[in-house]
Amino acid sequence: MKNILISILILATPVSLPVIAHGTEPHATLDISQAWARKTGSRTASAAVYVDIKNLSETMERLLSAGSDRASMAMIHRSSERDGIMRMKMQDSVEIRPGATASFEPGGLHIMLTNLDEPLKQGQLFPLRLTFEHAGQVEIFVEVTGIAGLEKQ
Ligand SMILES: [Cu+2]
Repeated sequence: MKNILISILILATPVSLPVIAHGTEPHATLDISQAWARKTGSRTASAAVYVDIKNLSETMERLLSAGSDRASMAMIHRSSERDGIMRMKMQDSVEIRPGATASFEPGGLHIMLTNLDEPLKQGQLFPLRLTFEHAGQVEIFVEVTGIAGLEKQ
């Protein structure tokens, strides 16, 4: 009886190992959270998307581009104020150092959607594709908020 029990345990061991390995999620090199955009008025054709992107990997990551089915174009912009005037400058890419978080937020980095198909309505969730140098293409969902924006948790 004892011998049978031992051989069952030995047989069971190799089966359980791959299950443990699958639980480690080897592809999670980014933590993307707090993706939001303000609702837009009926005459507004563009919108800014804000998001936090944390690089969980040990190598430099770069956001290269963005795209959405809701807009004909999505560009990476950075706002800055000079001489009391707000300007927006297109960015070729955004570098995210290992362990660092790139915060896209009002007054700074944002993803500019132009030629929206329809106004963004509060409470909607819409998909946005982000393309990274290492992680490749990642699809996220953007929450449409009221005019006040998202209260950070
Ligand atoms: Cu912009």
